[in-house]
Amino acid sequence: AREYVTDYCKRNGLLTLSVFAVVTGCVLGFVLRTFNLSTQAKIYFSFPGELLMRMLKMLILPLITSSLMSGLSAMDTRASGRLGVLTITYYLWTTFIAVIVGIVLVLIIHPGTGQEKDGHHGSTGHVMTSADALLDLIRNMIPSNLIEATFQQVREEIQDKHISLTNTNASLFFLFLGLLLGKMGERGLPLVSVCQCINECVMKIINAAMWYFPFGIVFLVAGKILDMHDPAHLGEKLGMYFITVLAGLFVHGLILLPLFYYFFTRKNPFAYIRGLLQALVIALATSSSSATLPITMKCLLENCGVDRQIARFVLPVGATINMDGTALYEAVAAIFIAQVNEHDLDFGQLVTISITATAASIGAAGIPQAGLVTMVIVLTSVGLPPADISLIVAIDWVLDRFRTMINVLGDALAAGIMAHLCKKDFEKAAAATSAAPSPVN
Ligand code: DAS
Repeated sequence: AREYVTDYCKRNGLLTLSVFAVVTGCVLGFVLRTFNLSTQAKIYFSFPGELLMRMLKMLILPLITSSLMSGLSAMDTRASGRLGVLTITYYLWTTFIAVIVGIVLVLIIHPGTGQEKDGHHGSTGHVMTSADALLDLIRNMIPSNLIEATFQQVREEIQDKHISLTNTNASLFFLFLGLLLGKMGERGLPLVSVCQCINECVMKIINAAMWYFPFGIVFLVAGKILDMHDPAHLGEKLGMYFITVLAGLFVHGLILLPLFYYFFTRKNPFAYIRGLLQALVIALATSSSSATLPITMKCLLENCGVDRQIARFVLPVGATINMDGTALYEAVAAIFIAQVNEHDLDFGQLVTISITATAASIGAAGIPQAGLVTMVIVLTSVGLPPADISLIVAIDWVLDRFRTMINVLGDALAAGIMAHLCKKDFEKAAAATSAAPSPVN
């Protein structure tokens, strides 16, 4: 109990500090605007915020590689190949659909400008055609030099029409490596153990870095307000952005996902979701899919009647790579930031956002505000300044709770669907095991 209380205070102490930091940053930003600081002074002032951004970028690659490798390699695909293929395919499609829902809503509501913008504004000085953006992204998914792609810094500017998305490139390779590692069984255990240790260390580093966040947030927010030409309307735009994300999460989580569940199982999805309420409340309270995992597992086994073998297979992988709420949120946030910067995105860049938001959510870990860390990849992919996450950091800790809830809901509904689709496979396997002649002692 003491450990839980300590952890609760730590987590909520950090939350209170972050809220306080955002308010302080806003006040400081508006006060400093009256002093008309020089550019050099603004650079010095924004330095602590720049350190926060560099921490986020530093953590992306280890976070993506270790969470993919440790999560997927734990999946023993030899025992249930069909379940593995169905699960991964379902996860990828529902995540991509969540991104499309988010993009459609943010383009309709237009929270970043309040009205439809016509013509090209705020170009990055380098107009990229749709084909360029799409070809670029696919080209970068298959890096010619993996070492360079893995360890090279994410370059923020667009060079020779090539957007360097090193972190996303690397995650594709590590996704396949993790799956193959799972197929190796005992031979792969040493590397699996290394990946799990690295993942554990990365989480500890993130938890430690989180304590710097409030300090960095003060200067990141204040620096952004100093730079903005129209900060007064930011509150109004943030309100519309908040509504857009919640609307997207509602449409995807409480309309589309239940529809998919009914389509595959012909059962009442809301009766199933009622069995998950305890897990959804914990997700809302903790902002962590991983922390909620034991409760989700308990709800599935005790309230929803999902086969244990299926649940133990589908849930851990889902908590690692299936984050519909995060993917939707990252797509909406990127387009919102583009709108605030009056930077019109063409079709190719929207396609880039849809793919990088899907990839970035796969790499995000099931811990608080992981989506904020991997958001940098999405912003970089369309030439937006990653430091502009300062525009949304003020309300990220609230939206994180709701997107975590949808992440958990997506995993749990997928388990119900897979239990229905693969039930016969496991019954056959169980029958084959019981029919096999008992070994002669
Ligand atoms: N908090 C993350 C989770 O646990 C989601 C996110 O940060 O986007 O799912």
